[in-house]
Amino acid sequence: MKRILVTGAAGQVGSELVPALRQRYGTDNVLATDIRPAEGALSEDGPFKLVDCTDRDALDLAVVDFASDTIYHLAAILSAVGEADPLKAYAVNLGGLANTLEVARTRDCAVFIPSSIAAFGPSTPPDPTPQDTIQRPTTMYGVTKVAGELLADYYSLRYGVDTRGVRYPGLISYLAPPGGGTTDYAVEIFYEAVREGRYTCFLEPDTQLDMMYMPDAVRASIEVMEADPSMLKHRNAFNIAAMQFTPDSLAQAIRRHVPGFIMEYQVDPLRQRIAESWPRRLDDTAAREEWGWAPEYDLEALVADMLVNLRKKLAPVGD
Ligand code: NAD
Ligand code: AKB
Repeated sequence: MKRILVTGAAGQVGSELVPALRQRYGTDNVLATDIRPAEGALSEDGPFKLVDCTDRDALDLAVVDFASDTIYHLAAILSAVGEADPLKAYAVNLGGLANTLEVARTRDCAVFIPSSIAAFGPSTPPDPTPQDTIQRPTTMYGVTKVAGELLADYYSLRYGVDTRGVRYPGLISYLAPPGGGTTDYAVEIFYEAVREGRYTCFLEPDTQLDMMYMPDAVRASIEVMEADPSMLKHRNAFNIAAMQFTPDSLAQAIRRHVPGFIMEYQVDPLRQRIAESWPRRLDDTAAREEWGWAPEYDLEALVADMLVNLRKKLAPVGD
């Protein structure tokens, strides 16, 4: 049975990936870690430890104490927050990854490393974006993501570390809030649709981005780590895709469930510029061919499931 340590586990992805890993590999075999205390199930239902991934000794100790053979390295600073403090994003995203890879090398662990659509930039072909193409991102977050992809490849080639990863699109979920990215509007809109019946969007109505519902992202993260290594021509940074939409088409889909939903726009120039530099649609042929990737949720299924679950979550106590 695997022994898995998850960094950055209290965030949007970890809040759903950790329970899925615990269900699959056993609660006691998955140690959730983060720099901040976790709330609810993450720390109540299984082991949790405070670990700062920029502190290599602390990370090493946690891996040794838990006898981990696998690390899911989720700790990161996302795009919009990263532009507010680029050097912090550099230190956490690249420093934390370098520490994780060194610990994995010396303690013989496999590592899951998430990259992002942010690893691409304005000179990348946007629709579709090939698996292997130009990567000249213009955010610090993107710079750390493309460098992280290369570092993961390097540790695999140079030291034989079993590094694997996917490029997540913008992720949509109802359990934990997003951590300060450019795609956050696609989560906020659902909360405001349920609470207020209206939302003011910070991206322009026709800004198309690649997006995915969290259950698909969680499944992809587990499936790529379980894939037959002899089938993998790539190891890291697989494009994965499920759906593409714009703020306007998402609002229309929500309106089919929330009649009268009002969408207004107050564009944030920073996040608009970032969004315009990212792919409109990823070509995920390599993931489909090499490890059988296939999404389950399209836009209609996502919207229906988000609204059902958020209505339950936001219902007044006693309802
Ligand atoms: P998040 O911001 O929600 O969570 C990141 C977590 O990392 C937070 O809980 C934070 O406390 C923790 N953290 C920050 N600094 C740390 C440190 N020094 N040591 C340990 N933990 C630290 O992010 P997320 O959405 O859960 O993202 C997880 C991974 O997926 C990241 O690598 C991110 O780049 C990638 N990703 C996410 C999305 C998305 O839409 N959520 C899309 C593409 C890629
Ligand atoms: C962000 O918007 O920064 C993230 C991402 C796409 O990596 N959601």
